[in-house]
Amino acid sequence: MPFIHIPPGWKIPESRATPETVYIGLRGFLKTIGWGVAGAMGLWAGCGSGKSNPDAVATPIPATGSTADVSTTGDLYPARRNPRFGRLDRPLTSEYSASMYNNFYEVTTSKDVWRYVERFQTHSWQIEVSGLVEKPQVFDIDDLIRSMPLEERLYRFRCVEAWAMAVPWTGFPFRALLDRVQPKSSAKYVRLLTFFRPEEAPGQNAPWFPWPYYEGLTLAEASNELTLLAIGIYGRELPAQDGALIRLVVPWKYGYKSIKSIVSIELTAEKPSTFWNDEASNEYDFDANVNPYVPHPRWSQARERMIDTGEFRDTQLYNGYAPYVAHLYKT
Ligand SMILES: Nc1nc2c(c(=O)[nH]1)N[C@H]1C(S)=C(S)[C@@H](COP(=O)(O)O)O[C@H]1N2
Ligand SMILES: [Mo]
Repeated sequence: MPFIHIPPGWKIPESRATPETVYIGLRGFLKTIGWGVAGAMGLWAGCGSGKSNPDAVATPIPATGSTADVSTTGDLYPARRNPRFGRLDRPLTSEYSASMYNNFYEVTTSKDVWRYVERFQTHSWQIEVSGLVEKPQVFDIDDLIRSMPLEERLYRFRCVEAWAMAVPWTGFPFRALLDRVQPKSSAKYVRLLTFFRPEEAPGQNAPWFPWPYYEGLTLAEASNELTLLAIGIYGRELPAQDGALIRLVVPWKYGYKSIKSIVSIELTAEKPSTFWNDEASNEYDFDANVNPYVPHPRWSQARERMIDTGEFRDTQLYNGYAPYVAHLYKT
């Protein structure tokens, strides 16, 4: 069968990127399967008012792809919530929605990533840190996690497609990892790479993408106190569709920066290229920050839609994190 180039879903406006066939929404789903079944499956979370309680972190969800077969870090949860990031201006997104509506092109270009992750292997995960550092190392992920200062933080998250969520991540500051490897003074950037295993991630068989996914930050961005390496969400290990075993979270930038399932981090002197910038350089800039006043070439960024409630909110400059990051971009 010939390959048909289907335009990547998240390069088109949200209204067209999420047809009902891809994501019928929680309410549609409940209508389809019925409330009784939903109750039996433990799907009540977030259904009642459509809002979730910020303090009710661990809520039941259906099996949506997992790392559970090899969980060796379950004892680390829940991690202590960092009080500096313990409140948001909006309710947390339901765990159900956050695990059913994802972008993970290695798996699929549609939002129902959770359906296609069963072959994704997350055991024996390693992460290599190399390049311009005094102590290049290959870390076994369990050892790394156990030696890092784990904490929980509530962050807003904003995709360039104009959908948004608010979630509790578990992880550690990127700069704690940098301290371990000691960047040389010549290091100016960080390049991050996702795994490449097409037999486990069906989307990686699409030859028109330059796999594996790669992203980059300036060293100043990577060292910012907000920048997290996340290993968990909603008080448990990351499900596959959210980027197990370890992913980046850069809450003041569009979601494409927050690269999932990282296997390699390299410190460089030159600005690294990035997956989406190489695909469409006028749309997904290396330096772009969440900004309501800079429209995407094909749609406005002035507002965002919460994925669980459908509520629209005004987009905030730097996604509301200006006090932490605005100084990085002073010219
Ligand atoms: N490796 C990899 N990382 C990725 C992506 C991807 O396709 N592959 N998508 C990015 C985009 S566009 C977004 S919005 C976020 C989505 O994270 P979530 O699915 O956990 O909400 O992951 C980012 N990280
Ligand atoms: Mo995104």
